[in-house]
Amino acid sequence: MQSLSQFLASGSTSESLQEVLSVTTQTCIEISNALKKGSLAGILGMAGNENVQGEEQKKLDVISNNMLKSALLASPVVRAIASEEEDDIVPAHTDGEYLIAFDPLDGSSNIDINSMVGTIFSIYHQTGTAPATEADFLQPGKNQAAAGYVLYGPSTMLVFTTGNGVSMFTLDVDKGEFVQTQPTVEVPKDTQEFAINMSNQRFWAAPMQSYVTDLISGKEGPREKNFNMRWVAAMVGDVHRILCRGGIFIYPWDNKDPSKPGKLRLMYEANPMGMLIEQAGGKAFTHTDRILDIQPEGIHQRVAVVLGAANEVDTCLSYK
Ligand code: FBP
Repeated sequence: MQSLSQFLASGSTSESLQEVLSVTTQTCIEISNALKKGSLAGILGMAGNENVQGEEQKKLDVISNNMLKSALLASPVVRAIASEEEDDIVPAHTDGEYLIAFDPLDGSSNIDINSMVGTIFSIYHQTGTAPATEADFLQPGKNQAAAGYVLYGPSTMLVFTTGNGVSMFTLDVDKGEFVQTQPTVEVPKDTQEFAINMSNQRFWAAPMQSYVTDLISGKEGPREKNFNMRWVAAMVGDVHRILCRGGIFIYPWDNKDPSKPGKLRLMYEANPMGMLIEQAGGKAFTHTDRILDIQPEGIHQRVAVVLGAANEVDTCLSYK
């Protein structure tokens, strides 16, 4: 089984992209080690501030953000970063080649219950002669040079793509390096497993209500088959399950705050997960558009998300 550095060196990945991926994943190994200490290191609980999304920050949101920020800003190939925990983009090296948008700790509501969380990253190749601006980041997800996540679960796993399929790596804690444990990943076209936060059902639009009602009506209903439900409350955990055994994940629009098109963020949640799912043969849409085609308007823009098994996504979107 090859290590991450051997895998990257053996393929067509440029040296500078290898550098960005190794700085990002090396820092995630440090985050994994910190997480394992938990309350022994006094890192659980609230940080006492709010981020630009108006969400209360957990201490580990801030700690993981600072670890990634300082490591990436120190790398000469990095042009700028954008993070869920940073109000604005942070320029790095004007002669750098890569822009990185990341969610330092996805699923942060799971931290204090010792459940699955993860780091999600999205990388664009972009050069310029002036310091980077937010406008440089506002490009469709289909332009991503690489995307992935590190899942902090029973084992720590790295899953990423550079546009040539998806690979999975497991952290060898003794060696402190990621080792490839699954060279290819394919999401089955059909599924009998869905993930959605059912407690929001009464706030969904009618088509989504009908779609989910038909799922839970099982084989006695119009879908003529039974569906199982799972909800990790961390997108990284739900998407990982889909990459492992299939399924559909939905975070739809709801009228709790009708002005918001969805809860999840385009740049560092929907785009990177959309690229992974498509590279594994699945589909990733809002209620109307292919996520990777969306022209972003802002780095913290929110979207509705319907992703996973290609035929099931089509079925979900066919409800009008
Ligand atoms: P953050 O934790 O990074 O803010 O991400 C949002 C998120 O936790 C997703 O990972 C997850 O899918 C969703 O929110 C869970 O939402 P809910 O609280 O409605 O279950």
